[in-house]
Amino acid sequence: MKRTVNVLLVGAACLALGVLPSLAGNIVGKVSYGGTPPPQKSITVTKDKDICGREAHPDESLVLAPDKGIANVVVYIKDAPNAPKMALPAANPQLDQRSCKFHPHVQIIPAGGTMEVLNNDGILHNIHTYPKNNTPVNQAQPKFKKVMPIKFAKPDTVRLACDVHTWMNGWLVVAPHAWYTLTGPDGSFKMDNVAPGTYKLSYWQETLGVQTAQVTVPATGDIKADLTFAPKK
Ligand SMILES: [Cu+2]
Repeated sequence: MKRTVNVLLVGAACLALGVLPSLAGNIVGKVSYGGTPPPQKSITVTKDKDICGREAHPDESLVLAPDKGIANVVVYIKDAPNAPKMALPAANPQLDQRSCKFHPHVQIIPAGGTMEVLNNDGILHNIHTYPKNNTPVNQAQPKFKKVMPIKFAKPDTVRLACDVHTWMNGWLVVAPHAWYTLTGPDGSFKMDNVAPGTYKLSYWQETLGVQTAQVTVPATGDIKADLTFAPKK
């Protein structure tokens, strides 16, 4: 009884101060490839070889660690009406075009954010975006134009290409809220500050599609979620 009163008092105090007790857990885990991985592909450079390189580029559309962890997987909670907005970063996220590759190959920005497309190659590139919900951009970026900002107002998954160098490819995920994260080179990820509850955790990879797993986030601390892309049949 005494405990209940205390809880009520704390609750009342929080309401009086206009703050909610912050309860949030973290989802930590790793995304792995199930089954035998395909051989690593490479991309032949066909023009501007002085800048783009004479060697073949590694195909970044599926990058696996030696233990089959998958890089560049977007892990997110799709149905999250209570999720906070992803904060706009102090500096605009950048997409660098270097040696005729997009760096980074996949990135997440908040809806309403602006991505700065950089041209550090000193040659002509032509950024071409393939959005579903935002306005497409198809714009030449001559060598003297070092920075080209593109705003993404709405949540989206956007394929990025260059019309000058047809092998250049990348992806931008425009997140509607904060519960989005990206796997590192070893396939590991961490999603911080998720409100406690049971959710469908989605994970998306550009060649493997999207899969889901159920996860129950505790009020504090970490919950482990090791995710696997089942091999295609
Ligand atoms: Cu290009």
